[in-house]
Amino acid sequence: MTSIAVAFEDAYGHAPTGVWSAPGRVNLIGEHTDYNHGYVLPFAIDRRTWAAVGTRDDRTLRLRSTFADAEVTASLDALSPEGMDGWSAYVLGVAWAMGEAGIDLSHATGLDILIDSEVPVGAGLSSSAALECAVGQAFSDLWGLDLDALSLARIGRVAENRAVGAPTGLLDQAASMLGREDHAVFLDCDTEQARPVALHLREESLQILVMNSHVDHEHATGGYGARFASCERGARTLGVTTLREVTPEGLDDARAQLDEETFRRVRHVVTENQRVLDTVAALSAKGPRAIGELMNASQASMRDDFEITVPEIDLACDTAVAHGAVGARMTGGGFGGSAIAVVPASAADDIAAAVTSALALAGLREPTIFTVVPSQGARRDS
Ligand code: GAF
Repeated sequence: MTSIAVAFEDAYGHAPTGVWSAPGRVNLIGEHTDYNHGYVLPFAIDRRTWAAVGTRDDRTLRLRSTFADAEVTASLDALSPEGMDGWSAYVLGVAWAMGEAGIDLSHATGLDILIDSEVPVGAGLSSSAALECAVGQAFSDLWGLDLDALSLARIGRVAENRAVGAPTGLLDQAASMLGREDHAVFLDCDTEQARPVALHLREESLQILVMNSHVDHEHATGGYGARFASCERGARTLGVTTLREVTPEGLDDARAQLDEETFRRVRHVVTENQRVLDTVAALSAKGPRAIGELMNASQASMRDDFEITVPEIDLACDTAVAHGAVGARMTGGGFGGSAIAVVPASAADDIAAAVTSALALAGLREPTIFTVVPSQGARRDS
């Protein structure tokens, strides 16, 4: 029996019906493009969240986790986003969002749920999507709903938007549901069509370093929402439904119609969409060593135009590139969290050491640096 199944039995006094898991994600490129109906290229990482779940014969959801003491209970007949908070909002939000999507849960049984996770919280690696997708897959299987991966990703997003209150896009949940070993997920957030893109990291002796700045970010408040609002304002002023409709060639016209700050926000989204397309093309034509300049340009755009990076992230990226990384950029929503660097495997330790000492010399917070491997999305483990 897996250790979470043992912990479940200790907690609830009976064995779980099964164990499900879903991964966190790293976004290779395409930041703040998802809610603008643009393109993203994330991959699922080898750090997962597990849900051990057992059925009950009533309509109660009982939730426990290995990281919080309190038990949370809720009735399937009285789920409402208003009453949800803390980590359990992601779980209850998924059940509620299934009902919102028109799925008939009148025959769904209650569940005992135990959550465990190795996705660091607040690191910009989508611990929240990992949780939503792990329980979403479990609910779908146990309630006989047979929902496909993209439908579960959409449900996770609705949970995040409405139960948690963060105006996020589909990026994180799509990566957590659709991830494949050695592949990134290319998602068109307008058509919601997705396809795997081979990364060929191992063949090229490359690794991906995550550099966690330990500067906390929070998507339900603050800067993320402000950037979302800037993009909406930009689109409204330009007379388009979404910024997806603005092309790089259209930026000169846009500049004439927008205030200076909104223009820079729009320019980030428009150029970032193009960089995602160029990255997908470069990966297939030339392989991962060809994407460094695109990653570095993305980092500069997030720093200067979208203004969502912090000094720890900027210095980590610059140092990694100066010491031989193919490319480096912040990943995720920003205002802290993590950066990634594509590095030659033989230089990974030296680059990590150089980043750590550069940040120490600058008097900045000590990062945690580790490698991640593109991995499989949500699944039933046992
Ligand atoms: C966060 C959000 F959850 C995503 O939807 C996406 O907008 C990302 O920030 C920025 O690209 O991870």
